[in-house]
Amino acid sequence: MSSVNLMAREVAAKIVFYGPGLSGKTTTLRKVYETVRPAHRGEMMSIATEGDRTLFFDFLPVKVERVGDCSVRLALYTVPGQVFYNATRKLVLQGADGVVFVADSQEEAMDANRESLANLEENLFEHGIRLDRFPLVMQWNKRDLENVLPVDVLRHELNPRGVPDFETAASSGRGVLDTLKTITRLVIKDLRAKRIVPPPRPMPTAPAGLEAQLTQHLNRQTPPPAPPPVMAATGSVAPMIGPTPVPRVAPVVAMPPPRPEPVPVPAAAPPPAGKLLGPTSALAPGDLFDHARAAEAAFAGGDYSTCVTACTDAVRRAMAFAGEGTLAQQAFLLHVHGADLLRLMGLSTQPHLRVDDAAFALYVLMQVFVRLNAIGLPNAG
Ligand SMILES: Nc1nc2c(ncn2[C@@H]2O[C@H](COP(=O)(O)OP(=O)(O)OP(=O)(O)O)[C@@H](O)[C@H]2O)c(=O)[nH]1
Ligand SMILES: [Mg+2]
Repeated sequence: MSSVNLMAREVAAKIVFYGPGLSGKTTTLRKVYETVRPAHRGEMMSIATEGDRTLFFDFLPVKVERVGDCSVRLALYTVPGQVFYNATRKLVLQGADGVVFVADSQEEAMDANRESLANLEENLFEHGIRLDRFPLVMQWNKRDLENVLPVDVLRHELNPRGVPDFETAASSGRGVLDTLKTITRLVIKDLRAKRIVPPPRPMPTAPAGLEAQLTQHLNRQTPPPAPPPVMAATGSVAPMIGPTPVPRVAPVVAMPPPRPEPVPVPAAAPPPAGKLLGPTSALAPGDLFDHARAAEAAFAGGDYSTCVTACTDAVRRAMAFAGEGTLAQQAFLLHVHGADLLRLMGLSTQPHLRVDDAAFALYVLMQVFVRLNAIGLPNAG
């Protein structure tokens, strides 16, 4: 799903945290959320959860100002690790530019680790990608526990290719940012090798190294803010706003300022002031900000039909930025995945929609926004 705006030298890349159930993928993403400066990330969205378990995916947009002479937007996703959610894993993996494999270092988790790694290889292969040539970093998680295997054993069993690996304790955050920096670097290197990202321009003043530049924008010192909002719990979906409902502003990642006269949206009222906004509106171009907000408000309010309708409408409008033509032609031009689009259009004709249908609709809308952002549409002015 990588895309590049050559004029702005801006890269958008998708990184997926993969691994067996309970290995610490969601905890890792939460720690990234807590550690990265608010100005450089949007809100984290968890869709949907049951206790600790991810049922669909977690999503966190992060903006790294510069890597070399490119600015980088990262879309970080986790998959559900439980074996029976493979269809969802395949969907989330689609368009990934790199993977962090989060292994549980405990001895009793080795079978699950092996199984999950084989499953990753199989699912990538179905997308036409070979794992042994794909940007990959191994995260040996839960190193704070006592019954963990030595790293040499984990390497021997799970990392014969010798990709970069890190010992982490996601619950405390140890090693998490080093892992993220390394996968980001590998992804950019891979996109350069594929000539998707142009080679660096000679710089008149020598920039700091990649690590220094990433560190500059990923603030380790900031005390962790309140835990990120988690959308959804068993059965019902409602944003869990912390005990003190402190009003928070809209996330700032990838969101141009709204135009003075936004398109009116009749489908759903915008959320009341102080309600959290999600990553879809964070990614929306100004003209479609209100549409994205309406879709998120409907989702948060449990009105899944309205959410799907708002997403479908916003997707049609967003695709129209590609120019006149059929939806299929616009999708082709924007590199939007046709199967996702067909499924979304199919949903809008169904009478009873569930939380995962609405989540899927938001997911498709986010993908379209990411494409528009990378291409630089709609043109400013
Ligand atoms: N001790 C310790 N516990 C951890 C660590 N990372 C995660 N956990 C705990 O492990 C449990 C599962 O973590 P999650 O992050 O929800 O796991 P997950 O990989 O997202 O699981 P699925 O969503 O089911 O795939 C939680 O209770 C976490 O607090 C770690 O580094 N050390
Ligand atoms: Mg999870």
